[in-house]
Amino acid sequence: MNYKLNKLSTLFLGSAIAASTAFGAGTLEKIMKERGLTESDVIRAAKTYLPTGGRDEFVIFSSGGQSGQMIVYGVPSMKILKYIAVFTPEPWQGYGFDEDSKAVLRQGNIRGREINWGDTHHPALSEVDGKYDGKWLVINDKANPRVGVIDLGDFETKQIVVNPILKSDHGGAFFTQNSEYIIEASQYAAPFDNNYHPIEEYKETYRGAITMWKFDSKIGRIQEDKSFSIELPPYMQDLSDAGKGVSHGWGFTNSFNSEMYTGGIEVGMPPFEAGCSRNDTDFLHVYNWEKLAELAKDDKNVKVVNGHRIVPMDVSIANNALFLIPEPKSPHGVDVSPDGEYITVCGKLDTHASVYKWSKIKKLIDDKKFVGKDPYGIPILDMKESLHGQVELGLGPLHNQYSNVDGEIYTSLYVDSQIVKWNYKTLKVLDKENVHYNVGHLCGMEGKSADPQGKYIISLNKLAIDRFQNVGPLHPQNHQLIDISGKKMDLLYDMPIPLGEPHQAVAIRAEKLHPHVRYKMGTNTKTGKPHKGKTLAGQEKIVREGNTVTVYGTMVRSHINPERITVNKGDTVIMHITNLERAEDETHGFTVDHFDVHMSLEPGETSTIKFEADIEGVFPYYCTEFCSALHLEMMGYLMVKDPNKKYVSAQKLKMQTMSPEQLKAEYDKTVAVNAATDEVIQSVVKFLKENGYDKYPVVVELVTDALDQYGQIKGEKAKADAAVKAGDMEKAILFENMIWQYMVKTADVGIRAKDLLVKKIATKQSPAAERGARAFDEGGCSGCHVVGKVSSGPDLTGVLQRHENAEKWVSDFILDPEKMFKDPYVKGMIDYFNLKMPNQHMNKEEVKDIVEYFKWIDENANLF
Ligand code: CUK
Ligand code: CUA
Repeated sequence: MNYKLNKLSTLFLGSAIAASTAFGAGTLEKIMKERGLTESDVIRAAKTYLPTGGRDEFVIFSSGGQSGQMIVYGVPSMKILKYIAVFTPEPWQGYGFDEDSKAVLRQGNIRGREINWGDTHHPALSEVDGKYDGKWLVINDKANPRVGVIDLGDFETKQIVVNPILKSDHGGAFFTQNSEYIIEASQYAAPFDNNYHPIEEYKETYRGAITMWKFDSKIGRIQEDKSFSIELPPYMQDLSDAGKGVSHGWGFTNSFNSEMYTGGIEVGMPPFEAGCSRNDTDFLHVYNWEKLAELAKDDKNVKVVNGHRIVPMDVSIANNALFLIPEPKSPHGVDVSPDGEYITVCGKLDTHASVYKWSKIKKLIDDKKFVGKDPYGIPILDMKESLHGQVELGLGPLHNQYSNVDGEIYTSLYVDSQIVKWNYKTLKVLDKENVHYNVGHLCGMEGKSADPQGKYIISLNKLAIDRFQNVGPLHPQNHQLIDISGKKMDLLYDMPIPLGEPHQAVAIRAEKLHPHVRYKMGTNTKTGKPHKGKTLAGQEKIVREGNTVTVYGTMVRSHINPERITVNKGDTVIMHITNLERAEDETHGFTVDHFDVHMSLEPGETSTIKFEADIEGVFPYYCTEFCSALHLEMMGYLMVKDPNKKYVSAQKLKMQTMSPEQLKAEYDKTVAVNAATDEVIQSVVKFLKENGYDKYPVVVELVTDALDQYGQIKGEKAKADAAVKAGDMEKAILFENMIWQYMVKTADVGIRAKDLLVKKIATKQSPAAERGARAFDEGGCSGCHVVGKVSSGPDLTGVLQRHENAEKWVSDFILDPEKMFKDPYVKGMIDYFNLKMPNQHMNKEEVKDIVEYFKWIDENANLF
């Protein structure tokens, strides 16, 4: 075996096995050859591969661009975990299709109009001391200036806030270092009020602004009445960042049209893009939001537009709270270093990154050393005296992220399609890596917090061009994962993003997130409070008031209560449904066909749908999540009658029914099946009790759920027996069937509890036994053998006791079964199962491991 492959097999299989075997390398070598993979490919694969059931180190929240949603995925695996609906209806989660989520979505109405999309750009995670706390996530909508607030307790959008004075935004969302405020800056300057103002009055009546949204990080809501905006010149403010550490209390926002050019291509003026990049420099806005927040509390310091408090420029100037610093033309992005001392600005049309130093800026401000004023009277600081230095990076530098190495910064080069690693203190370029193609933002691991984690950078590329299977002219976006742990960057993985253009993503250590698995019974998840339609088992009802029919219903595996609802055409139908489940991942979906309604009910959740039953007919409603073996049966009928119509009865055509003898036979059969099923349940119960399930809370939860189901049986049995007494065998059969349903549900969860308990109490597998288990599964043995059961092949529990010199016997048989087909024992097996044990081409190492696995099985034989 050559050296390289030996090294690889070490990497994959762990030193224990690599020391001895040709198997790992042989197989790996074969796959590499077949798939044309290089050694680096395989190393990269190993760096990102996440085995089944594994967890990633980081969780990424990416903007979903024009989809108005967010994308959640893991790093390093790049596995997509969830889309979070924010500004756009999302049917799976019922977002915008049930009344409670609609209430959130409709908070985003602007001037009374529904907006059903968003252009999401910049997500931000809540902070404590500049570090992510894993509690809240916010994101801006550039097109319709709004901010959405997501609760990381359940990854749902809880609030949408419309900016009352901006007509577009971009420089948000950014948390200040203790989540006191969320910064949101305008993009395209416009009048604050909602009136028409001629473009000729641009300089007089069009304005930019920074809105400081007050955030209550206890409840995770923006407090609109405690928020305010800072009036700015119409310079087209671009991106922002909050100061931290030494610069805490201050904010930074750049701009790209200090020319205040307004275009006019249609009247023979040069286009907007030419006029707004005429000057060599634009302005970085530096503002003391902490001071302005105090000022804004006093009515005499603010003007109020559309009910929103704005601090006018002259007030900010008079209070030494607003300054400008020239920055290279058409900048994009401003990023404050983890300690708050260095502020890096890159210019799209400049090849440099400019690093400003906070202590220099602060000194100029304190000394009132200004080089002039802009047309609005805002003091301007000298650029050179504010700068720490500039570095030539390449074409089209845009956005920055930090790593855990002091002074290390990563910058995207849009035009060059590269990532540059450099040092913002020494101003030295260290490394470059090609990306594919045209990168916008970068996402470092907590890379914009006060505590960057290093390890990886994700390049959020605008174009994918030739990277993926062609899916038509609209290509996916390309997120590329780069390993930054070494001296040189190493591109590991391409992930197509099929959902809009994600401008920015933020990453957090996975262990900082603690989402819950169920809600308190009857919760309105959007408010976190008990839902007004909360309904417990047995409380289900249908209430009619005039033309309104209100249903209080429940769902639990596997039925919906009620199962029939009849209303008159023209009625308003309101359905409150509660998911009574407590088991993890037992979500039920709910829809009524034809009425454009849907809700996703997670365990414990109550939600509401509402519609006009304005068409006559019969409309099935059903559960839309495959929630149990009897999911398809989880349905009911909404029947809408026209009150002005006479319906002819179809009674005469009634179907022939069964004879009393047939009914009795069916009844007996059903009762017998139930008795047999109950035996299985009792054996599981016995197992659970004997093995002390009550010591394991997760198992107890499942058992409680199973017993809930089982507890229903008594009532059903009484009804069945009453029906037998009354001579109604048909009804008796139905109730007996219901008993069986409860038994199946009990067994379903009960067996899950048993499997879980087995995992908890079985002896620990040795590494060899673990490898053997894997070889057993992956080598195909489990296709015929089920441990603890006779299946298509014999039960292997105790196989090492069944033969003399058994370890050798079993090993020989696996290695070359055919040789032993004549052995009388084997022959007997072949006859019994009508199957010959195939040669799975295991090697000796694997067989040795499998024997160890069998020993482990025998050790735990009582559990199978
Ligand atoms: S922006 Cu899109 S790449 Cu909106 Cu932050 Cu720079
Ligand atoms: Cu509930 Cu399917």
